[in-house]
Amino acid sequence: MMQNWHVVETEFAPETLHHKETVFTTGNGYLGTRGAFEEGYPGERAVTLIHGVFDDVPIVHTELANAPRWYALTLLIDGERFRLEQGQILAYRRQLDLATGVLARIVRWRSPKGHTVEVAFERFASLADEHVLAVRCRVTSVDFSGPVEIRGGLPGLVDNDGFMHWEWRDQGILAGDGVYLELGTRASGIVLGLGCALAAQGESIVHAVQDCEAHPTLLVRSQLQPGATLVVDKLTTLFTSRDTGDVRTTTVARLRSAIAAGYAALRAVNDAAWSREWEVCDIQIEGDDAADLAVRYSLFQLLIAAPRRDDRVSIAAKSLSGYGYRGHVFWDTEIFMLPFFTYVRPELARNMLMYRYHTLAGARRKAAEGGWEGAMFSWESAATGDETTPRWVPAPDGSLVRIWCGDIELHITADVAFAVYQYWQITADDAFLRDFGAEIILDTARFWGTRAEWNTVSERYEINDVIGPDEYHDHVDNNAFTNRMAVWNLQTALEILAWLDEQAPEKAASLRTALDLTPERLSHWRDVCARMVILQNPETGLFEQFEGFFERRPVSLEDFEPRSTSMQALLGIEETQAYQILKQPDVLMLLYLLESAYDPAVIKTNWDYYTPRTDLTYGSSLGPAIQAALAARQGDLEAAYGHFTLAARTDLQDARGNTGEGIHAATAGGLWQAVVFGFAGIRLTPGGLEAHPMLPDGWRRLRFRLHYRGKRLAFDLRSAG
Ligand code: IFM
Repeated sequence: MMQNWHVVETEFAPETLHHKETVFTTGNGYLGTRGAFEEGYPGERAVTLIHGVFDDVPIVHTELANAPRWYALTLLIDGERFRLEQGQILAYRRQLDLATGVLARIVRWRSPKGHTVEVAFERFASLADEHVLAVRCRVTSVDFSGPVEIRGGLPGLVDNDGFMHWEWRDQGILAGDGVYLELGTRASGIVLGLGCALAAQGESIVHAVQDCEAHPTLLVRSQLQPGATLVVDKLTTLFTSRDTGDVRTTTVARLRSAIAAGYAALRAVNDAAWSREWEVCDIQIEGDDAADLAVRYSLFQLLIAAPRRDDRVSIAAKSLSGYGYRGHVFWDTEIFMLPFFTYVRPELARNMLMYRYHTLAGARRKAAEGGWEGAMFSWESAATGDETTPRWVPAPDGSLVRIWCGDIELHITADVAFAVYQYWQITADDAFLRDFGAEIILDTARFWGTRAEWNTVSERYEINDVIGPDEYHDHVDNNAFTNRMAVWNLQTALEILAWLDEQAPEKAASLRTALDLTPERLSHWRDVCARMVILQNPETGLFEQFEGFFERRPVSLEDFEPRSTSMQALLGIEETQAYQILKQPDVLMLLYLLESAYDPAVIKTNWDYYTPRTDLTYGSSLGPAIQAALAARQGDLEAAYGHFTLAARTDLQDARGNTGEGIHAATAGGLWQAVVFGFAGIRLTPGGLEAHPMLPDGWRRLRFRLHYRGKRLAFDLRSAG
């Protein structure tokens, strides 16, 4: 057995139900399904989310609509329902095989009547054909003779924590061996079709169908003797009106071909697809099993969330693994997750950048609503790119808290442009830059050009009333990250326009006209770059995070230890603003992104100042992996490994206590960066990529692959010790 390819649970603990549902999420880049049980469990969060299937909802604007439990199976053992909260669990093991994306469980269970059975499930959402989903169930009698019934259907009454998105549209029995169900979202009008069939092997099999309303169901009945096994395969196919103009015909046709192939063949092509994926994407860390597994697990979660055939969707902050943030896309994607895809699976990175291109219209509306020109990307984005950040959210005490990020957390606009540019640098995909990327970079620059405010007294440009990456402080002026990234965006736009003039003059001309890139505007951009307020002490190199940050009260975070909650939860939202406490790296994030523009001494000065002020354990989960990368690049291996470990524990150990809401996908991407940019020290130089490795103690060998400008590179780094 390959090392560190399995996430295993050996005991069923109801108190970790939601955490484990998230951890055992499976998927295929089209949909994600939490690891809820086939037979159901009280209080479960049985969630399947399909990319792009948004529907309206109060307060949070829009959310991904939970889809039916395609893996649902009901087992009746001599008339008693198999369920973990009843009877006795004699043995239990659940495991996610990262190599194939197959989630398996084996339970030895004694029913309340005293019948003992061994029940084994395995399921997967095929990576080879994203519309095919499969479950295999084996029931073996240990000590009883009698009837066993397995019911598998399409449970159409499904909600999002009580909110119903779906209306029933149609259902039916398919000639001979299947059932069909069709639902539609109430407001967005997306049609979802599901087809399902059961196939069985064993003694004296009887098939039956129940056409229950909104829950068409197939049944298999058999008689078991001690030692005998009934095997039932449930195959489901699923399409939406986002995929095809004829949902029913396409779904049924795909079901027919899945039935013809059968479970074993479907499994084989799925496994082969995963094997091709890992051939390119895997990272191997020898000498540190926990790190090896945590990194591979993170890559698995990113790979099952990444849209493969759809460039109008992108990965949400909690991927497709839970209700957290409702399927909305943040800067988490471009800054934390995309580097992995850009360097390893550039085709997928391109899809996600195209999502930003397709949502430029929403970004333009947002800019115009604020009175600015150009494209201003939404802090939280969904189907159209319009702002979907809730304005209010309930606090634990029931009061309402105003969320300002959708109004004033502006830096995402430059972050998207940054990811476009990084993708181009690494892939040399000139066609993408010419046809799509340039427009993103130029139109975001247009936004910054109008958003920058001229201060007639200081004779400097300012960007006031914002939130930087550190969300513990809002309504701040001249946040260093925002101002400096805005300048980067403007400078890069000028560079890209010059490149277009040279490489694609017709495109340059059409964009000049479409975006009104007059000589006056370009000269204004140059002026903004030259005279933007950047709060940095010229002697020490220390940045001030925003105007007046140094006047906020200093505090030692150590004085609050031990604690199990964030500093904001301890002090209160308003009180926290009075202190020099950061939710996540802000100045350090800037130095990480624009590292080549700064001297190592400047990075060290800022590291020493800001790290002790950052609430790394319970602030934002986005911080630790990036701090790990930055520390490793400075040669501080102890700090790097400490931060890396903190990040690696986030989901597998539920270190923050909120994994039940979904995977921290940015942390997953950050871990890849910590290993590749941090410990391997990958640098982009004029001569290409170079590794400057510094491996943590115990890491004997580190292997991974990258793409660089059409070449595939394999890195094999060994410790000298
Ligand atoms: O994008 C992040 C933000 O930086 C911190 N709060 C959570 C968001 C979603 O992960």
